[in-house]
Amino acid sequence: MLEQLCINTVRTLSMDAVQKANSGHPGTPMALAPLAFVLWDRFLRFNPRDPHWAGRDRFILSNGHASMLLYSMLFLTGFDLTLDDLKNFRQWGSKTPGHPEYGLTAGVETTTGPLGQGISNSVGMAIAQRWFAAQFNRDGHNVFDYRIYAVCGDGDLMEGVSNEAASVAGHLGLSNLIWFYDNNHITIEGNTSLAFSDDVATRFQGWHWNVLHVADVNNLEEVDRAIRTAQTETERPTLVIVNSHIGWGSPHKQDTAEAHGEALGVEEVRLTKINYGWPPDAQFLVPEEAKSYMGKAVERGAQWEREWNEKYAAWAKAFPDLGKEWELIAKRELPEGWDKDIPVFPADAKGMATRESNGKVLNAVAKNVPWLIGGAADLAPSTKTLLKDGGSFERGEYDGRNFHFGIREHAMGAIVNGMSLSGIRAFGATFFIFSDYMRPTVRLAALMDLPVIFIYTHDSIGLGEDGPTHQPIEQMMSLRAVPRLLTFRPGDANEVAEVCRYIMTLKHEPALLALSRQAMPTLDRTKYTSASGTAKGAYVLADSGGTPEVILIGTGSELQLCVGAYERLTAEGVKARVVSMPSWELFEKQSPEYRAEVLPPGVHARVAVEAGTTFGWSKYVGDAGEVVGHDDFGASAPIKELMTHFGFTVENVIAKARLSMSKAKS
Ligand SMILES: Cc1ncc(C[n+]2csc(CCOP(=O)(O)OP(=O)(O)O)c2C)c(N)n1
Repeated sequence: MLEQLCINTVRTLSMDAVQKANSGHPGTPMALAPLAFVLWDRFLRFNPRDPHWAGRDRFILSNGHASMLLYSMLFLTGFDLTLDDLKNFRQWGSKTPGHPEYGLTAGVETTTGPLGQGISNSVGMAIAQRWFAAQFNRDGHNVFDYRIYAVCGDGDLMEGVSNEAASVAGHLGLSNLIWFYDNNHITIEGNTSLAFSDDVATRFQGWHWNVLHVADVNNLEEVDRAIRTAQTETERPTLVIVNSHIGWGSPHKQDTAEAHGEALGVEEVRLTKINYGWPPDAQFLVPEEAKSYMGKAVERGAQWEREWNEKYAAWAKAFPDLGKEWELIAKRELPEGWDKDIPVFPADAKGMATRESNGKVLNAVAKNVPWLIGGAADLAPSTKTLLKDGGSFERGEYDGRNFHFGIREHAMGAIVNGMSLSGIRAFGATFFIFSDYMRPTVRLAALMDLPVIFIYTHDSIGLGEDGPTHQPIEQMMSLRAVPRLLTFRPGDANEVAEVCRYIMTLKHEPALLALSRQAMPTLDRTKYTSASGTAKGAYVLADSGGTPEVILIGTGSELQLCVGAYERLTAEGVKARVVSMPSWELFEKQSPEYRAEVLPPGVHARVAVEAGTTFGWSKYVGDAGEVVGHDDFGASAPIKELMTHFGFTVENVIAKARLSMSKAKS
């Protein structure tokens, strides 16, 4: 009876909040309240007063539209969420936004809403737990032993990303991962039979998952049994297929798509409450018995954390070095001397590709930062991201540092986000063109303020023969448009080193590296200015003195064209300046004075050179400016021909410089 009271409290709070906001999704919280209750009441280990407790189990609501389910549970179990917060559901400034947002609401483990992402993040979290356990649990000290639970719906399981992620989880045998699939046969347009006839169980069995069934979510003992069984599994992740009825108890809306995405309506809410045996006109009613029973989570959580802290203390005493490492991880800090092996690259006219220099720098840093780990989507030999002597993270060998994500870019993005949410300094790598395959995850990393490193190589038409399907054009500029994301297109090996030195210290922003396939000169820094200006996003690389007549702005592999043009122009007596601009966003963070120093507002003759779309460059070159870029798709040919054909030559940069100088004059 008490349990039913708690469950109906979750249901009615969800209905009332959606009704008050007149916006939101009531049906799924009403249906899944029993599942959430049993899981949180009997199994989930968490401490509402310390939501970041490292030993906690993770709970992810991947069907984020059902957010009121999570908010009701957080409120009732004593997290930092009040009844007023629930009443402010979906309102400006509230802690209860439409979809759960990481960092905004205590107890929300990841931002969900774009379907498929949450459960895919959960795979990254399960990987992180396994990795921590392999690294840190020693000699019977079992400090890192938590589980990851995720709830998902039809939408999550239809999305491609979750298929990729589930395939990874099954392959790796992540038995610490338990997904609950809300099998309610309803999505927005109506019955799932309109668009979805997969045999989900067979699909997951094919991915080497353990598959369990709950015939009726309202049968609490059946739910309990399924979770107990899932917990005994040691080889495979578990999918629990849970049959439920969306809008359960609503006389006119149960099992209909209307229960999915709109308030039930005042009268229907009343009728449903009558069905639950609830006072029909009471709103946001929290019976004392329910609140006090569910509120016991606070004492339970505190006790768990106390016990865990004892385990932790004994472990940290036995392994002080590991203990220190963990503390750094938890604070997102770096070990002393972490950057001491970052190389300085000698000047070299032939130089090297930035993917190459990045591989060297990454390895130099990884040597001193053991939790800098990641991998590629089957392109490590090309992206040069293999960590030497790092071993592979494989089923049963969970201490490896190189991840083989397979050809699953989208899941790779979601997984590295999940790893980052767990404290790992994670990177994922592929060709730049395939950033399109993982774009939602880059966006979510930025939205969640996660310091993930996205490494993209083969960053322009300069990749050559692979042709237009592989040649990025609009990717760089479109990713510059993602708020909070820091993008970098370094112009030589020493800029790569400086980019790494900078991004490793980030705690809250993802960084994206666009790196070349082809070699580019390593600039002579005794002749040109130091690469340390990279950390300001843009800096004056070369200047002939006095007020420049023209400014040449270059990024990445085209910086060398600016340098070449500068040498010729200055030899002819033109006062020129080269600005290297590896990161727009970092430059924008500098003071107005610094920006005006680098790009004096009075100098209108400007040329930007970047092998990508010209779209957007007018911001820096202005009306009299010119852009050497490319606004159509590329072509399959050797790089030299491509670059000449598309105008990426010193001669063309000089011609554009002259044109801009004359435009600026008139
Ligand atoms: C990637 C993505 N596509 C579309 C949507 C819009 N959307 C939100 S809920 C939903 C239907 C989800 O159905 P289901 O998972 O069965 O949820 P239920 O109706 O059972 O709550 C859709 C299409 C979304 N949130 N994310």
